[in-house]
Amino acid sequence: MQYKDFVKWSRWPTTWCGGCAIGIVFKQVIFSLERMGLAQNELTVVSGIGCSGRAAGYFNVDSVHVTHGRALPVAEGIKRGNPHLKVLVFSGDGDLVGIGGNHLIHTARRNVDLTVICINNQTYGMTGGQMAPTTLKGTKTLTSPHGNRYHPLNIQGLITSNHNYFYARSSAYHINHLQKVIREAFAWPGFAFIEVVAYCIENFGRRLGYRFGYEMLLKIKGIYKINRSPKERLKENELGVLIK
Ligand SMILES: Cc1ncc(C[n+]2csc(CCOP(=O)(O)OP(=O)(O)O)c2C)c(N)n1
Repeated sequence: MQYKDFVKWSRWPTTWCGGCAIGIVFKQVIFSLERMGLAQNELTVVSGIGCSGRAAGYFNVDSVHVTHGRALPVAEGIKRGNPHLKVLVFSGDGDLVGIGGNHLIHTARRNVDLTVICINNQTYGMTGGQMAPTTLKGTKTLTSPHGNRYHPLNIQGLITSNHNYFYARSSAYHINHLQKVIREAFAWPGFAFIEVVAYCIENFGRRLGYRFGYEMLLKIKGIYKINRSPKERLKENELGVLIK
C-alpha cells in the first residue's frame, strides 16, 4: 500500500486554507501508514468537529466524522467492537481538550488502546480564531483582544498523571520526528496521545502579524528542540516522547 492509496482523492481539494499546518501533519500520517505496512481495512479514523476534524473525510479508509468533542468515545466503541482494528483519532485541541476534555481525562485514565493526533494550533480555527484552553497567556485572539489572561491547560501533565501513558509532543516543522513518533504511537499497546504543535495562519496567525504559514513554521523551528531521552517531563520548548 502506498501513501497515496490512503488519500480519498474524490474529496480533493481539502477545505484547509493555503499554508495551513494540518495538511503537513496529514501527509506525515499517510507516509507513516505506508511505512508501517498497514492495509486500508486495518485502520479506522475518527475526527470531531473543527478544521482538524475534517481529516477523517480525507483518509481512504472507513472513517467517522462525529459531533464536537465526541471523537474519543466513538473511537473507543469501534475499538471495543473490533479489537483487531487500529483506531486513529485525528482532531483539534478545541475538540479534544476543550469541549471533549472530560472524555480525554477518562479515556486516558482507562488507557484505551487508541492513537490520538491532536493538532494544537492554540485556537478554535474553524470558527474564526477564538481563545482556546491551549492559547498561551498574553496571546491576542478574536475573543481576547487585549491578550489571554489565563495559562493554557497542561496537556502533558494531564496525560502523564495517569498510571500508564504515552504522551508525545512533536511539531508540524519537525516532520521526521513526527513520523517516528506516529509509528511509535501506533505500536504502543494503550492510549497514545501525540500533541502536534501546529498553527493556523488565516484566523490566528494573521492577527498576530504573521503574513504566511511559512513564517509560523520558522517560529516553531526557532522555539522547539527535540529531547531524545527525556526523564520525567518535557520542558515547554521540548519535543519528545514520555512513556510509562
Ligand atoms: C456543540 C458545538 N459547539 C460549538 C461548535 C462550534 N465549533 C465548530 S469547530 C469549533 C472549534 C474547533 O477547534 P479545534 O478543535 O481547535 O479545531 P481547529 O478548527 O482549530 O482545527 C467550534 C467551537 C459546534 N460545531 N458544536
